[in-house]
Amino acid sequence: SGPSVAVVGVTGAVGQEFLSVLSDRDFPYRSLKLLASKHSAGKSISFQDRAFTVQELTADSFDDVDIALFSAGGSISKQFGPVAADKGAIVVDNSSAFRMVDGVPLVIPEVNPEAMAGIKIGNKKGALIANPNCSTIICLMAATPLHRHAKVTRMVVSTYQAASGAGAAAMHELELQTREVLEGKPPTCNIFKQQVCLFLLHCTKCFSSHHASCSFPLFLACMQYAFNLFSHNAPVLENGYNEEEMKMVKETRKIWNDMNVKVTATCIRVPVMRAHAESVNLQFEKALDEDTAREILETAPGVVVIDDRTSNLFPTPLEVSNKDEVAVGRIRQDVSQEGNHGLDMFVCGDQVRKGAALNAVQIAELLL
Ligand code: 11C
Repeated sequence: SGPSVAVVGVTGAVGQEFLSVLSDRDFPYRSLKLLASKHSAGKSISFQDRAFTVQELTADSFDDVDIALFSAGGSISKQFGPVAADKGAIVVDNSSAFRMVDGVPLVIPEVNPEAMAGIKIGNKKGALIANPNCSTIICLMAATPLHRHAKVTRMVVSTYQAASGAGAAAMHELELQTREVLEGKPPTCNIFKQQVCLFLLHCTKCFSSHHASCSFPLFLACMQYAFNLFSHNAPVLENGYNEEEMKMVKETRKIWNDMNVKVTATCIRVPVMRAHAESVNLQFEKALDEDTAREILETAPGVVVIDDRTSNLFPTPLEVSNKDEVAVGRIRQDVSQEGNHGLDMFVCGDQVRKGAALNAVQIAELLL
């Protein structure tokens, strides 16, 4: 018994994690359909001691599907999400395709479950529900309990994001490059490349690939990932922020239903495999001292506090990898703000799990 479930993008890093989380949480289902591109169709996947054959995703995939967990990229979601919803499925979409669409709930179950009120399995009409960006989820898991207590007026975030956010191929490339660099070989670069102007090679005064007077062609240069870090690979926008940073700004406002909260972010990719770390600075309307903040976070659902100043023991990406909880530490009063109106903290969370698959499955659980 239970709903009929489809997993879209099952061969990807998040798709595979959907299966682990469904199994770990004993998610009830009466049938399970594993969907992917034509390229992966026919593959056999073993799940809960049964062999499932991956089926090609088509417009006909969603007949008799109650819940469809999507993680196959934004364009697939745009193409097939509405098709699935029209056929009566409740789509929980991990891409950014529908996050900012009015009427599509953007949900972190511990934060704003009320946003999906009224959406039910068995209604003839399906629905779209969006899973927020992983950096937003991990940040708001820790910031929201404090926001509820003292109201955040401004948040400044700096991220240290893992390879998994760029998919299974990026994780593979990090591993491969690390080995290659240690062996003195040139690193293989298939995922992270940067447009560089040929002029840069000839003129040391030209630091910009978009030098105004430059007529030299651009070429794609390798962005070494192993033993390095770089600005997040999302496209850079007119305002100088990259898309990942603006997602944190816009999604926070929607999730908190507060269009006035001020958010700024700097997102960086670091050579870590699967958990994001974030430095979060908060400014509050009401005073909030660090001891009260620590107590609030100690009882917050889905959060663990690791904050041992004596041993210099704080959250690390490795510590939270493959775990459900988001870890928070370095909780301290911001000395630059008057009257206990500011706090700093450091947050780590598994990008594939709470940042994606777990959050989506928790949304599905709210539908049961
Ligand atoms: C990253 N957050 O870590 C990204 C990946 O909007 O869902 C996912 C982008 C998104 O690179």
